[in-house]
Amino acid sequence: MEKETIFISDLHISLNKKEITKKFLLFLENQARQANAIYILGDLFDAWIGDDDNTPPNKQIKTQLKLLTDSGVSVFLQQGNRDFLIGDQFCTETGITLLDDYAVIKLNGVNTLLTHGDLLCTDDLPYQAFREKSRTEEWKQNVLSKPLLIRLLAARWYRFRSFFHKRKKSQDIMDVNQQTVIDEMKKHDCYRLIHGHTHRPFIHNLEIKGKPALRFVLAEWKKDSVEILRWNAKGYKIENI
Ligand SMILES: [Mn+2]
Repeated sequence: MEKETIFISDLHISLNKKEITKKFLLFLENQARQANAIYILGDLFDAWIGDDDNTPPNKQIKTQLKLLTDSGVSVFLQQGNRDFLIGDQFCTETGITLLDDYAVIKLNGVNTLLTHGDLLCTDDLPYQAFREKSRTEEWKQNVLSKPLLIRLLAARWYRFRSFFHKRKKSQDIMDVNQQTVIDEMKKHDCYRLIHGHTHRPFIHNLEIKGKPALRFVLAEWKKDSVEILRWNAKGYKIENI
């Protein structure tokens, strides 16, 4: 069979988005099984408050991911800004491999840079400051040491607040900074970048060191539209499933 790699991101799975959960479980049982590797580029979950949270639909997702990896499909995951607390226990339970915030893979022999995308949004200074603080061991341990119920309530409150917070921000600072994109691609010596996060699916042409380059922005999953990026020896295809 032909070798295939699939890229997805920004599913934002949560208890109240049952259709997305259903679509993801179907994806794991169907398209994912035909692939060699699946890359989930962050925000698989709308909120992840610790690997000990087995409230629905987490347990079911973990079980299906484990069945997939047990069947021989490699699954790689980058943390997003919503699920950066995914840790070692989740990886053990699912058989997935966690990748760094920036990861370079060979795709059809071409160096390809993968990232969730929030690190590229450098115009959003308050967010970047929060990001830096929340990635320290001290911050994470402080959160993870709270009882699960407290974390569940806090996550609910945080989501409620961020809904209003986001509406006030201009559309521009929520997008990537073009110079940051170029700098990171240069730094990692890549002419192809795949990321999610911004929910602005598109394939951008750009120039890195005088050579043509591509930036693929993955789509968020919606209940009426799910796009996956499939890659095989012939090239790529964006498919609505
Ligand atoms: Mn995101």
